[in-house]
Amino acid sequence: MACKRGALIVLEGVDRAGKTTQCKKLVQALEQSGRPVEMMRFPDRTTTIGQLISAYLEKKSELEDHTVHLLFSANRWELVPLIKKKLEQGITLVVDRYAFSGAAFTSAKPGFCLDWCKNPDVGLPKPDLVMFLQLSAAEAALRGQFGEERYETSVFQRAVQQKFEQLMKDPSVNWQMIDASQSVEDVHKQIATHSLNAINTAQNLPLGEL
Ligand code: DGP
Ligand code: NA
Ligand code: NA
Repeated sequence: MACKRGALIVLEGVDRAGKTTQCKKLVQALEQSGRPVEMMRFPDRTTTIGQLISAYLEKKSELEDHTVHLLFSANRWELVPLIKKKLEQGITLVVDRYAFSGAAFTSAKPGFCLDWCKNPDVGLPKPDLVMFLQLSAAEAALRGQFGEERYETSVFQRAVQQKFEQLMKDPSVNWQMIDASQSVEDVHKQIATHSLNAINTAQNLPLGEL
């Protein structure tokens, strides 16, 4: 009998909600329980496309807004063969940002509609679970200064948050809201519970498409 597929689990949220910390904790917990699991993150800055994106985020280069949107999407598409292979091998993938960040960040720029922004990612593997780490702008501010990268301003992050709220209305995606103002351990417990459910459910379902 073929092995059961892994689950595609995504963490989304505005900057400083704790996504990266929680992805790492989830991977550790699943490993300790003996489940095959790996972490991925987008943008993946290690590929040729990822290096263009990284230079743009670090403000070392300028790219036209539509162009950079398509590069972020291409960066996800170039990893699709690997994503599918890992899932088929029974490996659960915990992913730090995905297509939802793509749509939310670009549509927060003037002159972009959400539908145009979602289009390049249509057909990507659909996550079995997307957890959104909710953090108000006020709570985010308490976590310290923003960094120096592009997009790291409170005005832009508020616009991104609003776009995420629109995306979360899509009932075809398994969204789960997580209150990221709780302690790291409490957030982790909720994330682990949702993830175990998703892993069990995904075993018996084909991988979907966005
Ligand atoms: P991170 O490495 O998670 O801090 O992400 C880098 C920055 O890039 C962060 O501000 C969010 C933004 N970002 C992530 N994915 C996309 C995307 O697909 N499109 C756009 N425009 N921005 C993105
Ligand atoms: Na960042
Ligand atoms: Na992060």
